[in-house]
Amino acid sequence: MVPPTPVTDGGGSPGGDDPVVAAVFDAVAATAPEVRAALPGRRVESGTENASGESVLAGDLYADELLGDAITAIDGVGSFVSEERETAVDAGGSVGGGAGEGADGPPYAVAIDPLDGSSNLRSNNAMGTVVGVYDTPLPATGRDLVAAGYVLYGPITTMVVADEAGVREEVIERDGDGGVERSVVDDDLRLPNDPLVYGFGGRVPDWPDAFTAYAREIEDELKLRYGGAMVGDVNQVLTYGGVFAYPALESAPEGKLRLSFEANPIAYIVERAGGAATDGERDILDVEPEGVHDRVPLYVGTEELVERLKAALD
Ligand code: AHM
Ligand code: MG
Repeated sequence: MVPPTPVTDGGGSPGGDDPVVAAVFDAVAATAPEVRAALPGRRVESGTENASGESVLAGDLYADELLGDAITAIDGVGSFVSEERETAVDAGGSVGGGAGEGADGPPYAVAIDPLDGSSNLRSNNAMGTVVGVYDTPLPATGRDLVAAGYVLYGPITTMVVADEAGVREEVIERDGDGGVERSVVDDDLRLPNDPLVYGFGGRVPDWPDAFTAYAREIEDELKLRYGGAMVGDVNQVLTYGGVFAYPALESAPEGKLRLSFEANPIAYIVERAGGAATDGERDILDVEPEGVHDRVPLYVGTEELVERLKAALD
């Protein structure tokens, strides 16, 4: 495995003054070009299934190993949990950094979806990596997040990170010395006021009637942008305003997306950017998980559109 390259030009790190959070996103930024470079030869199935019963691609496994190695090596990370791993990895975490507890606080738990939307690997469409930094071991609610972010492998590799201070977007590129250069392109990312796009997952006949009725209204108002990778679809909502959903389905009332690795980090980011996120009843961040691989319906975006959705499902 290729070791992660060092970040040579950070332009400041997300995570405010928290060194553990900053180190996590340094590691994520440093590994992003390695993940991207490794994808061409890893578009095939690995022959295994993950804890959610989905077939795992070679790219999923590679990203999981690379990120797992980099994140568990960080002082202050106590456990590492991945969509691709059945159980949490004990990362030691000798130096703490729990919210408000200073350097002697409890170690953090980092949860990742190493390659979100990896079914797009075959068709060469956008994918991402999702990261949540919790200040307590999982399972935990999204209220225990201290920071969250994602990498988007689009035509450009970008990283969006949210913490108490707000949301920022960086472009990540290899520099000439084999390191990684990070350029902040927006240090206060906010959802636009006038929504433009929507993207809803699942098959229409599988949607509950109340959601179908809501979707019909939205179709008349916004432009459809659905790419099959939550990170890419949510990034469009953050850029243009709008709403993304992977709804409860008739055949799967809990929907498809995982609370700890996907819904919570995305909800945290979108709420910090001025939007809202719900499972249809509650704020996503208040959903109490039973296990780390729990699924949850996710409706996220511009506040007014999410409020209308909640009213429609009521
Ligand atoms: P993954 O993390 O295993 O790739 O699955 C999650 C992805 C999301 O990125 C996306 O929103 C959804 O699955 C797409 O599902 P579908 O193929 O049903 O549209
Ligand atoms: Mg995913």
